Amino acid sequence: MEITGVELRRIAMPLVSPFRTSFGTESHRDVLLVRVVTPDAEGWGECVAMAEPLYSSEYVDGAAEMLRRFLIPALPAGADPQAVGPALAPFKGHRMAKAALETAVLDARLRASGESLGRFLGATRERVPCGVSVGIMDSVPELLDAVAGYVEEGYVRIKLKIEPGWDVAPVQAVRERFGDDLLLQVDANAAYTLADARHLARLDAFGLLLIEQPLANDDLVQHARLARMLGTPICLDESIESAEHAAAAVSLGACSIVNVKPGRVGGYLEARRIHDLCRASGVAVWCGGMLETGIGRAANVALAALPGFTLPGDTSASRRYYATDVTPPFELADGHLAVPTGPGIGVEPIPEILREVTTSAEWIAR
Ligand code: SMG
Ligand code: MG
Repeated sequence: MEITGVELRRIAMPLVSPFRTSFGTESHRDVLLVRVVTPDAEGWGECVAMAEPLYSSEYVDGAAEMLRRFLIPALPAGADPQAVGPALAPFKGHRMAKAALETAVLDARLRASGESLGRFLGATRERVPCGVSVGIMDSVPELLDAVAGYVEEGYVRIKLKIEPGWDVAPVQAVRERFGDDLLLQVDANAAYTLADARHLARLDAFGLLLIEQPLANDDLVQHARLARMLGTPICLDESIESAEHAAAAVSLGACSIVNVKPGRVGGYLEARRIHDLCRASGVAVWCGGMLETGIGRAANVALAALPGFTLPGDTSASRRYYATDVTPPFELADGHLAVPTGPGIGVEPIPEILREVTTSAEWIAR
């Protein structure tokens, strides 16, 4: 199964409402889709890099340039997903770009053999429980309305984005309004320093599942010190870019939970390694999100069905993000999303919708 060529397609996807985090506000997603073509099947991958390098150092124009200039030319001729990572390894970093390409090769290979991604990865569930990530708002009443809407829709866990000045008060208000049974967690996207430890310890009063990435991505030692000062478990997101990072963080005591995002770690094979390692060490993992369209979401839901994913993920329904998704929409049923069962990632873009949202397409022959 030789790779004939790769298409890089950019699509513009307006979000249903702006999503504010400690590093910025997103009102639309500029998404790079990768389509790998072979004589037997095509495969899709979604690059999760954002328009600007604010979440991490990657950004979508940079990912496209990496793919066209270095990564696609370095692909092995045969569409062997296990060979992609080693072939791309000499190029440092750029894990989101690598992940998109590896996923597209993997999807093509699985479609050709008729196996679903969930089955290939080792999924043990047919549906996964879903949480939702709620952005920073202008006021607490506005936040309470947003959370009430999501609780009403059936989300089984709420994650609040926090930053200095928007932390204890919103968490306290949500806890008081929705009660102690609501599964609640927070995500700081690296907005604090160790000097904020005593302030962050005030969150211990609210029975949070976890605090995600309170400190900078390269502050592993500081996270380990913070973990000893907080009752709330620390979960790492931005800090974990590989299975090696996860092993180091766990052995240092920098976190007791890991947010697994395949894009951030270079793909689904590395994401599965992190799952396996954490499971063997008794560390819970859950599947994060990067405002994916149905293409990326389908693959994330398959991953979230592995047995070590014991906490609800940021794998929300399509309508939480997009009025019209590029695939048939993922819909919440009783707080869960169904794991796709078709070959590969199990979904495909709807051609007319894809055409409407496409801003550019580029074919790179092999
Ligand atoms: O896909 O529901 C989603 C977004 C979940 O909060 C989310 N993602 O740090 O975990 C995180 C953020 C990163 C993206 S923010 C634009
Ligand atoms: Mg996060």
